Amino acid sequence: MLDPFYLIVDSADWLQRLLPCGVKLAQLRVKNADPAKLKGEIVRARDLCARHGAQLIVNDHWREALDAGCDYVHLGQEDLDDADIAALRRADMRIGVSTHDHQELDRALSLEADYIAFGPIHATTAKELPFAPQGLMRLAQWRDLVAGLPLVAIGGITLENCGELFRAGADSVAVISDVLRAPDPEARARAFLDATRAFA
Ligand code: 3NM
Repeated sequence: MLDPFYLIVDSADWLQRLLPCGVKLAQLRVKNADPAKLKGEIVRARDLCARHGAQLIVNDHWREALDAGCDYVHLGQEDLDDADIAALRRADMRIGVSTHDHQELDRALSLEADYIAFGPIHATTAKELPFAPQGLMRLAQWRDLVAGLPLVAIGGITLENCGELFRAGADSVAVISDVLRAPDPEARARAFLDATRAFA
């Protein structure tokens, strides 16, 4: 089962800062880095997470994650188009998949994803998406549709609104801005850990 607090960062530097707060589930989401820098970030993230007993999930870059010996990737629907799922499975790589509508969910379920992410729950500025905020009713509907698979809620999640997401059926809440753009990101991460512990 996934930890209820799922932090998403864009650099290993953020992991170095926030893993000591007790974060146990972290996604490295690096966009537009050159290959050498990307490889370095993944290796550093892998080692930092190992040292802190945290699960690292590498966004998008499944080849580099395989090369680095990582064991979990997160794939968007576009990533699924060119991902070699069989090769990932042979390497015992676990796979989380983003979903926004029924078609995407069917695809994720047919791939036997290890978790399903659903969003954006609320409006977000961290990613441009052709989907309106989904809201709590649809999150609850996703809960039923994914049955026993872990369900990750994402998009516009804050410390203040995360409780209702668990009550609607989320197993884990994935957060970028409410932590990384907070005046004191360490304090915010700790507050999330405190607030979400009850939902583990
Ligand atoms: N994926 P914040 S929403 C990366 O709905 C991402 O698939 C989403 O950032 C999806 O916590 C999102 O700042 C951004 O809203 C989440």
